[in-house]
Amino acid sequence: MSNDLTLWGIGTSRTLRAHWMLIELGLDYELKPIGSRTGETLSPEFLRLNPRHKIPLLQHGPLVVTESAAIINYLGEAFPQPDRIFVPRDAAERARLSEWCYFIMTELDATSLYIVRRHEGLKHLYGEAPAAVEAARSYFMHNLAAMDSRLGEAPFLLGNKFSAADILMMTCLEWAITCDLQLPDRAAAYRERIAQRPAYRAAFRANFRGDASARRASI
Ligand SMILES: N[C@@H](CCC(=O)N[C@@H](CS)C(=O)NCC(=O)O)C(=O)O
Repeated sequence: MSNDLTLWGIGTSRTLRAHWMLIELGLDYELKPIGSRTGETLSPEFLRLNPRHKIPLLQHGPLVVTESAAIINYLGEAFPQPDRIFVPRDAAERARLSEWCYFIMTELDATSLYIVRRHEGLKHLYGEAPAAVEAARSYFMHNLAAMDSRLGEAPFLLGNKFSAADILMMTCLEWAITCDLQLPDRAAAYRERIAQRPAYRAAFRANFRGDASARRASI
C-alpha cells in the first residue's frame, strides 16, 4: 500500500471510527478484518502488537497506534487536509478539539454506553448490574441533553469543518440507538445530517461488510 497503513478490526462502533477517518481522508489501507470475541484478537501476531487484544489498531510503517480516538486524531494530523477537515492550528484550537474528544470518549462511550453494553448485552461475560445500567442510561441522556444546544449551532461540533470529534459523536449516537436510547431533537437532526456523508456510508459498508444487523450484535 502506498501509505503503508494497515488497519486491524471490523464490526464494532470503535472500529468504524478508524475506517471512517481513513476513508474521509481518501487514504488507501490494508485491512486485517479481525473481529472482537472471535478469538482473532488473541492470535500471537496480534498480541505482539497489542497485548490488551483490543481493536481497532493502526499500523503506519513502524508506528503502532491503539485506541480509536487516538487513531483518528493521529490520521488527521499525519495526513492533514485543513481545507476539508478541522486541523488545530494552535493550543486553543487543540483544546477545543480535545475537549469534545475526551468528553465523548470518557462520558458518553466509557462511562455510559460501554457500561450498558457490558452489563446488558455482554452480561454473560461481565455480570449483571441492573442498577449500573440504569444509571449509565440516565447519565448518557443527561449529558446529551446538556450538550444538545451545541449540536444545533453549526453543521459540525467544531463549526463549519468536520473533525475527529464528529466521528466520535456520530458513532456514539448510532450506538445509543442500538441501546434503545431516544435522542434529543438536535442530536437526532445532527445524526441525520452526518449520516449523509459518503465517507460515513462507505465506512459503514467496509466495517460491517454490508450486514447492518451485525451492528447490534457486535458493538
Ligand atoms: N477504548 C478502546 C476500546 C477498544 C475495545 O474495547 N475494543 C473491543 C471491541 S469494541 C475489542 O477489541 N474487544 C476484543 C477483545 O477484548 O478481545 C477504543 O476506543 O479503541
